[in-house]
Amino acid sequence: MKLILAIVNNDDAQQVNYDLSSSGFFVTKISSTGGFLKSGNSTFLMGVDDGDIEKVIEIIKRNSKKREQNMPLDMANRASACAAPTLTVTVGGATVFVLNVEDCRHI
Ligand code: 2BA
Repeated sequence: MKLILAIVNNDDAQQVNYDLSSSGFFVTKISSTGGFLKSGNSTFLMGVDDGDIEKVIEIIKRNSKKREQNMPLDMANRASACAAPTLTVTVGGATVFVLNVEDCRHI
């Protein structure tokens, strides 16, 4: 078994959640915040049998879009952010970590 930890854009999270759940996977969704943009995203935790890893990644991939997002270059001076020059970053699709699981018990 593996633990999949997937960071997904909030705009994609509902569809990712729906597709994973309706495909029979157990999912925990945590509200999280990106350290760079400081905006909300969603982190999915899933205990998955080894043989299902690619299926789960495929579901996340097909629902996770790339987006351009602007951020003020001077993040320390947010009060003047409107007038400040901006940096455009490409966010997503999704960032997926696959971790080995030593043990998993429903008790
Ligand atoms: P954020 O940290 O808010 O990052 C949003 C986007 O900003 C990133 O998109 C990337 O394009 C850019 N970015 C992040 N850190 C940067 C840096 N130090 N310098 C320049 N550009 C930077 P994604 O790579 O698609 O990441 C989306 C979100 O996924 C991240 O939000 C973060 O919450 C998470 N994430 C991505 N890689 C991660 C990692 N290695 N470890 C933990 N979380 C990660």
